[in-house]
Amino acid sequence: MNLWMEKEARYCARNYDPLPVVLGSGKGVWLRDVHGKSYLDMMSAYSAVSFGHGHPALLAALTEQAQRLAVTSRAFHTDQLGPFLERLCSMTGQAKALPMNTGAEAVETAIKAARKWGYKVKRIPDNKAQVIVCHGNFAGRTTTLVGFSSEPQYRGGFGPFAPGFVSIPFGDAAALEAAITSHTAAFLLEPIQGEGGIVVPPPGYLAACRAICARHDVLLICDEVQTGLGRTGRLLACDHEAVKPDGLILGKALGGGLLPVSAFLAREDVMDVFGPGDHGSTFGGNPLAAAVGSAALRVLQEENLVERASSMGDYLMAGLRKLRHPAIRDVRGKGLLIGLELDPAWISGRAFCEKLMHAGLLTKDTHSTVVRFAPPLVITQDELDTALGIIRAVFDALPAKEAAAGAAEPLIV
Ligand code: IF1
Repeated sequence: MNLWMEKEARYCARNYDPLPVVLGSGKGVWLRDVHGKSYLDMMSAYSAVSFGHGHPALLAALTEQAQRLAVTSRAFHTDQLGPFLERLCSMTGQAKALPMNTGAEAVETAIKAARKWGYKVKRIPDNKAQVIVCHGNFAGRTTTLVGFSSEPQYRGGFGPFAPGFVSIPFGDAAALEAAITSHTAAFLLEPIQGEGGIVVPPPGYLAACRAICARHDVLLICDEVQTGLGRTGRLLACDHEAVKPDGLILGKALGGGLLPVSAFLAREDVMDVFGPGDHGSTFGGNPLAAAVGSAALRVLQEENLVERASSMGDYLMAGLRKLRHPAIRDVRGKGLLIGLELDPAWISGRAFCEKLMHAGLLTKDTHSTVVRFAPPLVITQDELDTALGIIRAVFDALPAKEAAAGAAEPLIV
Protein backbone atom coordinates (compact mmCIF):
# COMPACT_ATOMS: atom_id res chain seq x y z
CA MET A 1 0.00 0.00 0.00
CA ASN A 2 1.38 3.43 -0.83
CA LEU A 3 0.50 6.98 0.19
CA TRP A 4 -2.32 7.34 -2.34
CA MET A 5 -3.89 3.99 -1.51
CA GLU A 6 -3.55 4.73 2.22
CA LYS A 7 -5.41 8.01 1.86
CA GLU A 8 -8.16 6.35 -0.16
CA ALA A 9 -8.37 3.60 2.46
CA ARG A 10 -8.60 6.20 5.23
CA TYR A 11 -11.02 8.66 3.64
CA CYS A 12 -12.94 6.87 0.87
CA ALA A 13 -15.89 4.51 1.29
CA ARG A 14 -14.89 0.99 0.33
CA ASN A 15 -17.56 0.70 -2.37
CA TYR A 16 -14.98 -0.52 -4.85
CA ASP A 17 -11.99 -2.86 -4.64
CA PRO A 18 -9.65 -1.30 -7.19
CA LEU A 19 -6.69 -3.10 -8.72
CA PRO A 20 -3.45 -2.09 -6.88
CA VAL A 21 -2.44 0.61 -9.39
CA VAL A 22 -2.40 4.39 -8.90
CA LEU A 23 -2.99 6.21 -12.15
CA GLY A 24 -1.67 9.69 -12.74
CA SER A 25 -2.16 10.47 -16.43
CA GLY A 26 -3.51 9.20 -19.69
CA LYS A 27 -3.30 9.85 -23.44
CA GLY A 28 -5.20 8.01 -26.13
CA VAL A 29 -5.46 4.35 -25.17
CA TRP A 30 -2.52 4.62 -22.73
CA LEU A 31 -2.61 5.20 -18.99
CA ARG A 32 0.41 5.93 -16.82
CA ASP A 33 0.76 5.25 -13.11
CA VAL A 34 2.46 7.51 -10.57
CA HIS A 35 5.72 5.60 -11.05
CA GLY A 36 5.73 6.23 -14.79
CA LYS A 37 4.66 2.73 -15.87
CA SER A 38 2.37 2.65 -18.92
CA TYR A 39 -0.70 0.48 -19.36
CA LEU A 40 -3.03 -0.21 -22.26
CA ASP A 41 -6.54 0.84 -21.21
CA MET A 42 -8.73 -2.06 -22.30
CA MET A 43 -11.88 -1.01 -20.45
CA SER A 44 -12.10 2.75 -21.09
CA ALA A 45 -13.88 3.47 -17.81
CA TYR A 46 -16.74 1.08 -18.58
CA SER A 47 -17.05 2.55 -22.11
CA ALA A 48 -17.12 6.19 -20.96
CA VAL A 49 -13.73 6.89 -22.58
CA SER A 50 -14.56 5.77 -26.09
CA PHE A 51 -12.57 8.64 -27.58
CA GLY A 52 -9.40 7.87 -25.63
CA HIS A 53 -7.86 9.89 -22.83
CA GLY A 54 -7.27 13.59 -23.55
CA HIS A 55 -8.73 13.74 -27.04
CA PRO A 56 -7.54 17.16 -28.30
CA ALA A 57 -10.82 18.18 -29.96
CA LEU A 58 -12.80 17.26 -26.84
CA LEU A 59 -10.37 19.02 -24.51
CA ALA A 60 -10.55 22.10 -26.74
CA ALA A 61 -14.37 22.07 -26.61
CA LEU A 62 -14.30 21.64 -22.82
CA THR A 63 -11.78 24.40 -22.09
CA GLU A 64 -13.22 26.86 -24.59
CA GLN A 65 -16.75 26.48 -23.26
CA ALA A 66 -15.66 26.39 -19.62
CA GLN A 67 -14.00 29.77 -20.08
CA ARG A 68 -17.14 31.15 -21.72
CA LEU A 69 -20.08 29.67 -19.77
CA ALA A 70 -20.37 26.39 -17.88
CA VAL A 71 -23.49 26.06 -15.69
CA THR A 72 -26.64 28.21 -15.76
CA SER A 73 -29.48 25.84 -14.78
CA ARG A 74 -32.36 25.31 -17.24
CA ALA A 75 -34.13 28.35 -15.81
CA PHE A 76 -32.63 30.06 -18.86
CA HIS A 77 -31.91 29.09 -22.46
CA THR A 78 -28.31 28.81 -23.65
CA ASP A 79 -26.64 28.78 -27.08
CA GLN A 80 -25.40 25.19 -26.61
CA LEU A 81 -28.35 23.02 -25.60
CA GLY A 82 -30.54 23.28 -28.70
CA PRO A 83 -27.77 22.55 -31.23
CA PHE A 84 -26.52 19.61 -29.09
CA LEU A 85 -29.94 17.97 -28.84
CA GLU A 86 -30.66 18.66 -32.53
CA ARG A 87 -27.48 16.75 -33.45
CA LEU A 88 -28.28 13.98 -30.95
CA CYS A 89 -31.86 13.51 -32.18
CA SER A 90 -30.90 13.64 -35.83
CA MET A 91 -28.13 11.04 -35.38
CA THR A 92 -30.36 8.65 -33.43
CA GLY A 93 -33.62 9.23 -35.28
CA GLN A 94 -35.45 10.11 -32.06
CA ALA A 95 -37.87 13.07 -31.93
CA LYS A 96 -36.85 14.70 -28.64
CA ALA A 97 -34.31 14.41 -25.81
CA LEU A 98 -34.23 15.21 -22.10
CA PRO A 99 -30.64 15.94 -21.00
CA MET A 100 -29.37 14.52 -17.71
CA ASN A 101 -25.92 13.69 -16.28
CA THR A 102 -25.46 10.06 -15.29
CA GLY A 103 -26.81 6.92 -16.86
CA ALA A 104 -28.87 6.15 -13.79
CA GLU A 105 -30.57 9.54 -13.97
CA ALA A 106 -31.42 8.99 -17.62
CA VAL A 107 -32.86 5.53 -16.85
CA GLU A 108 -34.92 7.00 -13.99
CA THR A 109 -36.14 9.66 -16.44
CA ALA A 110 -37.15 6.93 -18.88
CA ILE A 111 -39.12 5.10 -16.18
CA LYS A 112 -40.94 8.29 -15.17
CA ALA A 113 -41.76 9.05 -18.83
CA ALA A 114 -43.01 5.50 -19.44
CA ARG A 115 -45.23 5.52 -16.36
CA LYS A 116 -46.70 8.96 -17.11
CA TRP A 117 -47.27 7.96 -20.76
CA GLY A 118 -48.96 4.81 -19.46
CA TYR A 119 -51.39 6.85 -17.35
CA LYS A 120 -52.00 9.77 -19.71
CA VAL A 121 -51.96 8.03 -23.11
CA LYS A 122 -52.52 4.30 -22.61
CA ARG A 123 -54.98 5.02 -19.79
CA ILE A 124 -53.45 2.54 -17.33
CA PRO A 125 -55.17 2.96 -13.92
CA ASP A 126 -53.26 5.31 -11.61
CA ASN A 127 -50.24 3.77 -9.81
CA LYS A 128 -50.74 0.44 -11.63
CA ALA A 129 -48.16 0.89 -14.41
CA GLN A 130 -45.73 -2.02 -14.87
CA VAL A 131 -42.31 -1.91 -16.52
CA ILE A 132 -40.86 -5.22 -17.72
CA VAL A 133 -37.12 -5.71 -17.22
CA CYS A 134 -34.69 -8.61 -17.80
CA HIS A 135 -32.75 -10.87 -15.45
CA GLY A 136 -29.10 -9.83 -15.54
CA ASN A 137 -29.89 -6.18 -16.16
CA PHE A 138 -27.78 -3.30 -14.96
CA ALA A 139 -29.33 0.16 -15.09
CA GLY A 140 -27.54 2.04 -12.32
CA ARG A 141 -27.28 2.25 -8.58
CA THR A 142 -30.31 4.24 -7.35
CA THR A 143 -32.70 2.35 -5.06
CA THR A 144 -35.37 2.18 -7.79
CA LEU A 145 -32.91 0.71 -10.28
CA VAL A 146 -31.27 -1.82 -7.95
CA GLY A 147 -34.79 -2.72 -6.86
CA PHE A 148 -35.23 -4.56 -10.15
CA SER A 149 -31.69 -5.91 -10.34
CA SER A 150 -31.25 -9.67 -10.21
CA GLU A 151 -27.84 -9.27 -8.58
CA PRO A 152 -28.23 -9.85 -4.80
CA GLN A 153 -25.18 -7.77 -3.98
CA TYR A 154 -26.63 -4.69 -5.71
CA ARG A 155 -29.87 -5.01 -3.71
CA GLY A 156 -28.60 -6.26 -0.36
CA GLY A 157 -29.50 -3.94 2.51
CA PHE A 158 -31.04 -1.23 0.35
CA GLY A 159 -34.75 -2.10 0.51
CA PRO A 160 -37.62 -1.42 0.52
CA PHE A 161 -37.80 -1.14 -3.25
CA ALA A 162 -40.17 0.57 -5.65
CA PRO A 163 -42.96 -1.69 -6.97
CA GLY A 164 -44.08 -1.83 -10.59
CA PHE A 165 -41.34 -3.95 -12.17
CA VAL A 166 -41.67 -7.44 -13.66
CA SER A 167 -38.51 -9.41 -14.44
CA ILE A 168 -38.24 -11.92 -17.32
CA PRO A 169 -35.38 -13.97 -18.79
CA PHE A 170 -33.15 -12.01 -21.21
CA GLY A 171 -33.20 -13.28 -24.78
CA ASP A 172 -36.64 -14.92 -24.63
CA ALA A 173 -39.18 -12.99 -26.72
CA ALA A 174 -42.01 -15.39 -25.82
CA ALA A 175 -41.44 -14.59 -22.14
CA LEU A 176 -41.93 -10.92 -22.97
CA GLU A 177 -45.26 -11.51 -24.70
CA ALA A 178 -46.39 -13.72 -21.81
CA ALA A 179 -45.52 -11.06 -19.24
CA ILE A 180 -47.44 -8.21 -20.90
CA THR A 181 -50.73 -7.16 -19.31
CA SER A 182 -53.06 -4.19 -19.82
CA HIS A 183 -50.99 -2.44 -17.13
CA THR A 184 -47.68 -2.81 -18.96
CA ALA A 185 -46.31 0.59 -19.95
CA ALA A 186 -42.84 -0.37 -21.20
CA PHE A 187 -40.17 -3.03 -21.74
CA LEU A 188 -36.75 -1.74 -20.64
CA LEU A 189 -33.65 -3.64 -21.73
CA GLU A 190 -30.01 -3.40 -22.76
CA PRO A 191 -29.66 -4.75 -26.34
CA ILE A 192 -26.48 -6.47 -25.09
CA GLN A 193 -26.11 -6.93 -21.34
CA GLY A 194 -22.84 -5.36 -20.20
CA GLU A 195 -22.50 -5.95 -16.49
CA GLY A 196 -24.46 -9.14 -16.85
CA GLY A 197 -21.34 -10.55 -18.49
CA ILE A 198 -21.41 -9.19 -22.07
CA VAL A 199 -24.46 -11.29 -22.93
CA VAL A 200 -25.51 -11.13 -26.60
CA PRO A 201 -29.12 -12.28 -27.14
CA PRO A 202 -30.06 -14.70 -29.96
CA PRO A 203 -30.21 -13.10 -33.46
CA GLY A 204 -33.65 -11.62 -34.10
CA TYR A 205 -34.49 -11.20 -30.42
CA LEU A 206 -34.59 -7.42 -30.47
CA ALA A 207 -36.64 -7.32 -33.68
CA ALA A 208 -39.10 -9.82 -32.15
CA CYS A 209 -39.41 -7.64 -29.03
CA ARG A 210 -39.99 -4.62 -31.24
CA ALA A 211 -42.92 -6.34 -32.97
CA ILE A 212 -44.39 -7.64 -29.69
CA CYS A 213 -44.25 -4.19 -28.05
CA ALA A 214 -45.88 -2.57 -31.09
CA ARG A 215 -48.60 -5.24 -31.08
CA HIS A 216 -49.43 -4.61 -27.43
CA ASP A 217 -48.91 -0.81 -27.36
CA VAL A 218 -45.96 -1.22 -24.96
CA LEU A 219 -43.02 1.20 -25.17
CA LEU A 220 -39.74 -0.47 -26.18
CA ILE A 221 -37.02 1.41 -24.29
CA CYS A 222 -33.38 0.52 -24.97
CA ASP A 223 -30.71 1.30 -22.41
CA GLU A 224 -27.67 1.98 -24.61
CA VAL A 225 -25.63 3.71 -21.93
CA GLN A 226 -22.95 1.08 -22.47
CA THR A 227 -23.70 -0.25 -25.97
CA GLY A 228 -24.48 3.05 -27.67
CA LEU A 229 -22.37 5.60 -29.56
CA GLY A 230 -20.46 3.11 -31.70
CA ARG A 231 -19.33 0.67 -28.98
CA THR A 232 -20.77 -2.44 -30.70
CA GLY A 233 -19.77 -1.49 -34.26
CA ARG A 234 -22.99 0.34 -35.13
CA LEU A 235 -24.08 3.76 -33.88
CA LEU A 236 -26.57 2.00 -31.63
CA ALA A 237 -26.73 -1.70 -30.80
CA CYS A 238 -30.36 -1.48 -31.95
CA ASP A 239 -29.05 -0.79 -35.47
CA HIS A 240 -27.73 -4.37 -35.78
CA GLU A 241 -31.38 -5.39 -36.21
CA ALA A 242 -32.68 -2.12 -37.66
CA VAL A 243 -34.85 -1.68 -34.56
CA LYS A 244 -36.06 1.81 -33.68
CA PRO A 245 -37.01 1.91 -29.99
CA ASP A 246 -39.73 4.20 -28.63
CA GLY A 247 -37.25 5.38 -26.01
CA LEU A 248 -33.45 5.39 -25.93
CA ILE A 249 -31.03 6.00 -23.07
CA LEU A 250 -27.48 7.24 -23.71
CA GLY A 251 -24.69 8.20 -21.33
CA LYS A 252 -21.01 7.44 -20.59
CA ALA A 253 -19.19 8.27 -23.88
CA LEU A 254 -21.67 11.08 -24.58
CA GLY A 255 -19.54 13.12 -22.16
CA GLY A 256 -16.38 12.41 -24.17
CA GLY A 257 -14.75 10.79 -21.15
CA LEU A 258 -14.50 14.26 -19.60
CA LEU A 259 -17.73 14.87 -17.66
CA PRO A 260 -21.08 13.17 -17.03
CA VAL A 261 -23.52 13.66 -19.89
CA SER A 262 -26.58 11.49 -20.45
CA ALA A 263 -29.95 11.78 -22.10
CA PHE A 264 -33.29 10.08 -22.43
CA LEU A 265 -34.56 10.30 -26.02
CA ALA A 266 -38.03 9.34 -27.20
CA ARG A 267 -40.80 9.70 -29.73
CA GLU A 268 -42.86 12.89 -29.45
CA ASP A 269 -45.95 11.59 -27.64
CA VAL A 270 -43.77 10.03 -24.96
CA MET A 271 -41.56 13.06 -24.33
CA ASP A 272 -44.56 15.36 -24.40
CA VAL A 273 -45.89 13.88 -21.16
CA PHE A 274 -43.37 16.11 -19.39
CA GLY A 275 -44.59 19.63 -18.63
CA PRO A 276 -42.61 22.47 -17.02
CA GLY A 277 -41.59 21.52 -13.49
CA ASP A 278 -42.45 17.80 -13.88
CA HIS A 279 -38.81 16.70 -13.89
CA GLY A 280 -35.37 18.30 -13.80
CA SER A 281 -31.74 18.40 -12.72
CA THR A 282 -29.37 21.15 -11.55
CA PHE A 283 -26.70 20.23 -14.10
CA GLY A 284 -28.77 18.49 -16.75
CA GLY A 285 -28.23 20.13 -20.13
CA ASN A 286 -25.68 22.66 -18.89
CA PRO A 287 -23.82 24.48 -21.66
CA LEU A 288 -20.49 22.86 -20.79
CA ALA A 289 -22.00 19.37 -21.03
CA ALA A 290 -23.84 20.31 -24.21
CA ALA A 291 -20.68 21.69 -25.84
CA VAL A 292 -18.67 18.57 -24.94
CA GLY A 293 -21.55 16.31 -26.00
CA SER A 294 -21.74 18.07 -29.36
CA ALA A 295 -17.99 17.69 -29.82
CA ALA A 296 -18.16 14.00 -28.87
CA LEU A 297 -20.84 13.34 -31.49
CA ARG A 298 -18.81 15.30 -34.05
CA VAL A 299 -15.63 13.31 -33.33
CA LEU A 300 -17.60 10.05 -33.49
CA GLN A 301 -18.65 10.94 -37.04
CA GLU A 302 -15.53 12.72 -38.31
CA GLU A 303 -13.17 9.97 -37.15
CA ASN A 304 -15.43 7.17 -38.40
CA LEU A 305 -15.27 5.57 -34.95
CA VAL A 306 -18.38 3.43 -35.49
CA GLU A 307 -16.78 1.69 -38.49
CA ARG A 308 -13.52 1.49 -36.52
CA ALA A 309 -15.23 -0.22 -33.62
CA SER A 310 -16.63 -2.76 -36.06
CA SER A 311 -13.35 -3.54 -37.83
CA MET A 312 -11.11 -3.38 -34.76
CA GLY A 313 -13.71 -5.38 -32.84
CA ASP A 314 -13.62 -8.14 -35.46
CA TYR A 315 -9.82 -8.09 -35.28
CA LEU A 316 -9.75 -8.30 -31.48
CA MET A 317 -12.42 -11.00 -31.37
CA ALA A 318 -10.50 -13.09 -33.92
CA GLY A 319 -7.27 -12.62 -31.99
CA LEU A 320 -8.85 -13.69 -28.70
CA ARG A 321 -10.51 -16.70 -30.30
CA LYS A 322 -7.17 -17.77 -31.76
CA LEU A 323 -5.72 -18.09 -28.22
CA ARG A 324 -7.56 -21.38 -27.68
CA HIS A 325 -6.30 -21.82 -24.11
CA PRO A 326 -8.14 -24.47 -22.01
CA ALA A 327 -8.84 -21.82 -19.38
CA ILE A 328 -11.05 -19.95 -21.87
CA ARG A 329 -14.73 -20.95 -21.70
CA ASP A 330 -16.06 -18.42 -24.20
CA VAL A 331 -15.25 -15.25 -26.11
CA ARG A 332 -18.36 -13.18 -26.95
CA GLY A 333 -19.55 -9.68 -27.70
CA LYS A 334 -20.00 -7.26 -30.58
CA GLY A 335 -17.68 -4.60 -31.91
CA LEU A 336 -15.33 -3.40 -29.16
CA LEU A 337 -17.52 -4.73 -26.34
CA ILE A 338 -16.03 -8.16 -25.76
CA GLY A 339 -16.14 -10.53 -22.81
CA LEU A 340 -13.70 -13.42 -22.32
CA GLU A 341 -15.16 -15.99 -19.96
CA LEU A 342 -12.66 -17.97 -17.89
CA ASP A 343 -12.99 -21.43 -16.37
CA PRO A 344 -12.83 -20.62 -12.64
CA ALA A 345 -11.00 -23.92 -12.05
CA TRP A 346 -8.04 -22.27 -13.78
CA ILE A 347 -8.17 -18.70 -12.50
CA SER A 348 -10.63 -16.04 -11.33
CA GLY A 349 -11.35 -12.96 -13.41
CA ARG A 350 -9.85 -10.76 -10.74
CA ALA A 351 -6.61 -12.74 -10.51
CA PHE A 352 -6.36 -12.72 -14.31
CA CYS A 353 -6.84 -8.95 -14.37
CA GLU A 354 -4.08 -8.55 -11.79
CA LYS A 355 -1.73 -10.57 -13.99
CA LEU A 356 -2.72 -8.41 -16.97
CA MET A 357 -2.03 -5.32 -14.87
CA HIS A 358 1.51 -6.48 -14.02
CA ALA A 359 2.01 -7.11 -17.74
CA GLY A 360 0.87 -3.57 -18.66
CA LEU A 361 -2.80 -3.95 -19.54
CA LEU A 362 -5.71 -2.66 -17.46
CA THR A 363 -9.24 -4.02 -17.50
CA LYS A 364 -11.89 -5.33 -15.13
CA ASP A 365 -13.71 -8.57 -14.52
CA THR A 366 -17.47 -8.75 -14.25
CA HIS A 367 -19.35 -11.49 -12.40
CA SER A 368 -15.96 -12.93 -11.33
CA THR A 369 -15.36 -15.07 -14.42
CA VAL A 370 -15.78 -12.66 -17.36
CA VAL A 371 -12.91 -10.35 -18.33
CA ARG A 372 -14.14 -7.28 -20.21
CA PHE A 373 -12.21 -5.99 -23.24
CA ALA A 374 -13.73 -2.66 -24.25
CA PRO A 375 -10.89 -0.33 -25.27
CA PRO A 376 -11.34 3.21 -26.57
CA LEU A 377 -12.73 3.11 -30.13
CA VAL A 378 -9.63 5.03 -31.30
CA ILE A 379 -7.40 2.00 -30.65
CA THR A 380 -5.16 1.01 -33.57
CA GLN A 381 -4.45 -2.48 -34.90
CA ASP A 382 -0.88 -2.20 -33.64
CA GLU A 383 -2.13 -1.37 -30.14
CA LEU A 384 -4.51 -4.34 -30.34
CA ASP A 385 -1.54 -6.52 -31.31
CA THR A 386 0.24 -5.27 -28.21
CA ALA A 387 -2.82 -6.10 -26.10
CA LEU A 388 -3.16 -9.55 -27.66
CA GLY A 389 0.51 -10.21 -27.04
CA ILE A 390 0.11 -9.36 -23.35
CA ILE A 391 -3.03 -11.48 -23.01
CA ARG A 392 -1.38 -14.43 -24.74
CA ALA A 393 1.70 -14.15 -22.52
CA VAL A 394 -0.45 -14.18 -19.38
CA PHE A 395 -2.25 -17.31 -20.55
CA ASP A 396 1.03 -18.98 -21.51
CA ALA A 397 2.39 -18.30 -18.04
CA LEU A 398 -0.62 -19.77 -16.25
CA PRO A 399 0.46 -22.77 -14.18
CA ALA A 400 -0.97 -26.00 -15.65
CA LYS A 401 -3.89 -27.14 -13.55
CA GLU A 402 -4.12 -30.89 -12.78
CA ALA A 403 -7.86 -30.45 -12.48
CA ALA A 404 -7.97 -28.75 -15.82
CA ALA A 405 -5.61 -31.19 -17.52
CA GLY A 406 -8.55 -33.20 -18.76
CA ALA A 407 -10.69 -30.10 -19.25
CA ALA A 408 -13.11 -30.35 -22.15
CA GLU A 409 -12.20 -28.58 -25.36
CA PRO A 410 -12.80 -24.81 -25.10
CA LEU A 411 -16.40 -23.81 -25.73
CA ILE A 412 -15.43 -21.39 -28.51
CA VAL A 413 -17.38 -22.11 -31.69
C1 IF1 B 1 -20.82 0.73 -11.25
C2 IF1 B 1 -20.65 -1.75 -16.53
C3 IF1 B 1 -21.90 -1.86 -14.46
C4 IF1 B 1 -24.83 0.75 -17.44
C5 IF1 B 1 -26.05 0.67 -18.16
C6 IF1 B 1 -26.96 2.45 -16.90
C7 IF1 B 1 -25.78 2.58 -16.17
C8 IF1 B 1 -24.69 1.73 -16.44
C9 IF1 B 1 -26.23 -0.38 -19.24
C10 IF1 B 1 -25.71 3.65 -15.10
C11 IF1 B 1 -23.44 1.87 -15.65
C12 IF1 B 1 -21.33 1.23 -14.88
C13 IF1 B 1 -21.61 1.59 -13.44
C14 IF1 B 1 -20.43 1.10 -12.66
C15 IF1 B 1 -19.88 -0.08 -13.39
C16 IF1 B 1 -20.42 0.03 -14.79
C17 IF1 B 1 -21.07 -1.21 -15.21
F1 IF1 B 1 -21.57 -2.51 -17.06
F2 IF1 B 1 -20.44 -0.71 -17.30
F3 IF1 B 1 -19.56 -2.45 -16.30
F4 IF1 B 1 -22.01 -1.68 -13.24
F5 IF1 B 1 -22.63 -2.77 -14.96
N1 IF1 B 1 -27.08 1.50 -17.87
N2 IF1 B 1 -22.51 1.01 -15.69
O1 IF1 B 1 -23.79 -0.10 -17.73
O2 IF1 B 1 -24.86 4.69 -15.52
O3 IF1 B 1 -25.20 6.03 -13.46
O4 IF1 B 1 -23.08 4.77 -13.76
O5 IF1 B 1 -23.56 6.74 -15.23
O6 IF1 B 1 -21.87 1.19 -10.79
O7 IF1 B 1 -20.03 0.00 -10.61
P1 IF1 B 1 -24.15 5.60 -14.42
